Amino acid sequence: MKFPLTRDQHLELYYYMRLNRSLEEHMVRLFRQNKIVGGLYSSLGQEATSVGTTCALERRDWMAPMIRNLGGLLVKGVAPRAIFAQHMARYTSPTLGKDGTSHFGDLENLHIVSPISMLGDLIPVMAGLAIAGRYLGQKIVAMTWIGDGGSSTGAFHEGMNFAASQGAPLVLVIENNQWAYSTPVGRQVPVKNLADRAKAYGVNSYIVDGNDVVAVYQTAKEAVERCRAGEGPVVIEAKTMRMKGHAQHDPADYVPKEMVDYWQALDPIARYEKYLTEKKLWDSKVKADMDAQIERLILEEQEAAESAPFPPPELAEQGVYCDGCHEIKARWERPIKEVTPPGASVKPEWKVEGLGGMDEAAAITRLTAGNSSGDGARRATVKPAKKSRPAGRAKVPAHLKGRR
Ligand SMILES: Cc1ncc(C[n+]2csc(CCOP(=O)(O)OP(=O)(O)O)c2C)c(N)n1
Ligand SMILES: [Mg+2]
Repeated sequence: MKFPLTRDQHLELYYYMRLNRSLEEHMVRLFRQNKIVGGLYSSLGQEATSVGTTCALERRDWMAPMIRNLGGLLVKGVAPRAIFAQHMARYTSPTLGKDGTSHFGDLENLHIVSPISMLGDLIPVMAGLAIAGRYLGQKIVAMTWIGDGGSSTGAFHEGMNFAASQGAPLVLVIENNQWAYSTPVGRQVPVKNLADRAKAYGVNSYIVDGNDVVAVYQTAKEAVERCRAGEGPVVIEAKTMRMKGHAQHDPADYVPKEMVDYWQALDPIARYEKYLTEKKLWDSKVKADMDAQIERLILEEQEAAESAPFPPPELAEQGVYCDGCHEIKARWERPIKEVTPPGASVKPEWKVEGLGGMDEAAAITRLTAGNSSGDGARRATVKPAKKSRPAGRAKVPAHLKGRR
């Protein structure tokens, strides 16, 4: 194991996966009692992906979850009562009862960017956040998730290209859960491994068994460390399975039974329980105590959320537009001089690498033959133009001069 886990860390992985599952089981019951007002999505079977990836982040790092990442929110420090209250639109929830599902974050303390419904759009946002962190000298890593379906959006590809060309410390986890609504992945993506999409952008990538929490953690930890070391973005494809329908309304009867059976046998929690037992990291008493502790906590948290009030009606018209309620100010963690040009590692002048043609190698040999430094033809120094043309006016080529 490249990043050895202590016994406590092993148990922590179990704790969060079980907490994730238990929380969702309770929310399904609340949904059926009509107490959940928004959409309720399930991460059943995907707990190892969500928990294992987020456990690789440090406190200072940032995450932007998607609908199947409640486990990640718990790991980052969101209290179950906040998640219950959010889904029941209570006044005590992070959005004060204005949203009935998972659109909330915590920019101040937990470093969570709120998810948005437009699939893929968090990728350029988190690439920008990662670059901003570097600019401010914060040494942070940003992580976000996308589904197999969402990996076909334009925003995914724009975001990847942007992150790659800027060397952004961004970990993008593709949760390949085999389905996007009722479309199987094979009918909307012409490659077997979604991680291959990273190659088009020169981005490092991994494929991991998304139902093996230790493997997921190890992979994510390596990706996070590589990002922090300045190697640029990393893509992780976690192969897993959406064990329920898209949301509560969907019985998913289009999923072949043998597929469900196959993945049921790979259930991430059952597998991990077996692993902990075989490695003698716990015994039945430790497991029973942990399960009981989780159940108690979940019941208390649910009770706290259920007994909270709904928001007052007048709140509906408040907080729609920012009226000076919060100040947006960058937090510099190193002296500004050190992280901005000319002191920064990113120089305001750069070299053009290569010539770009099909016969580049031969051309370089030809051009450098008479050049004593051997460097002049291969690398041209590009400096910002001394005097720029007025915006909107293209430079007129010599042979066209006088014709316009
Ligand atoms: C840009 C965009 N297109 C379509 C949708 C509608 N939509 C919401 S979820 C979903 C399926 C997503 O599938 P996938 O990305 O595989 O994630 P999963 O639900 O399997 O976790 C679609 C099409 C959307 N929210 N955003
Ligand atoms: Mg999917």
